[in-house]
Amino acid sequence: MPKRLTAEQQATYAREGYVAPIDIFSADEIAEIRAEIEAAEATWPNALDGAGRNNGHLALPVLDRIVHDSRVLDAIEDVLGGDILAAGSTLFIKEPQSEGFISWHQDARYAGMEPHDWVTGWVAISNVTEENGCMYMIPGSHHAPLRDHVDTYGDDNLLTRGQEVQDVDEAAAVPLPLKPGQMSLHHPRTVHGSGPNRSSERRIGFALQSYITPRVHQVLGDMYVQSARGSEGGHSHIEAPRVAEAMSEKAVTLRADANQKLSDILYAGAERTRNY
Ligand SMILES: O=C(O)CCC(=O)C(=O)O
Repeated sequence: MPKRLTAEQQATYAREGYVAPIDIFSADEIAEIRAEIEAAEATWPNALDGAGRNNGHLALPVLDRIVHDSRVLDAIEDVLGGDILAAGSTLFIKEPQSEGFISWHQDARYAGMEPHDWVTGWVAISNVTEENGCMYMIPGSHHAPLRDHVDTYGDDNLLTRGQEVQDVDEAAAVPLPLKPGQMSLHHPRTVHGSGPNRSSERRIGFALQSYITPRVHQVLGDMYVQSARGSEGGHSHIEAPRVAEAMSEKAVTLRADANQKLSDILYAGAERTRNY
């Protein structure tokens, strides 16, 4: 018996490599979450953009609560089973009328997490539409092996290297609009991307990237994880404590180290690096 997904949603994930929408937070809850995130942006400018978009859950309780929310973890358990490690997060914000986009890519190509026993959750903090840059998925693309990516370093490309899978059949792409508080899940090999924000509203997404099983190893470096559910301690990573106080010195230091390690992984073998 699944805990959060329906049996049909579980089958959709297995077949298509993604599933959405999954109801998680109520309208009131997500409005409070958004207010708290935007207050943090105002209090600590730059803490949540550039490289600061990564691993905010290690420094801000509001993001930690999302990563460890039992409803989120129930959905993850329905895909991965009951032993779950939280291995990172990224806040993807597209400002109104901005050009930033995410090229077609597969998360597993640069993440260094093997085998692909992992899943990414993506929580809509704002309304997320085709107009403001929702994600698009290529159904069934996770069934094939990893594809080659070209590192474009495009100016408006929000991915580290601007990495891009070429020759994607865009006619097959399926948009994933989400209401605030809803979540999508996608497989590490699913080809996906998103366009610019053509609206007058911010598009705020919180990518829970990713949840892994203890069987997953990091083959490109070292990474921090948090034991989120199930057996504790039985993994090959660095266990990170949960944050107690927003942007405490201890949390900021730990997060900076986690982000440096992440950067080392994402840019392993790259021709150059950028500030995110
Ligand atoms: O936020 C986006 O538009 C894309 C995020 C993404 O590629 C991911 O979460 O894997």
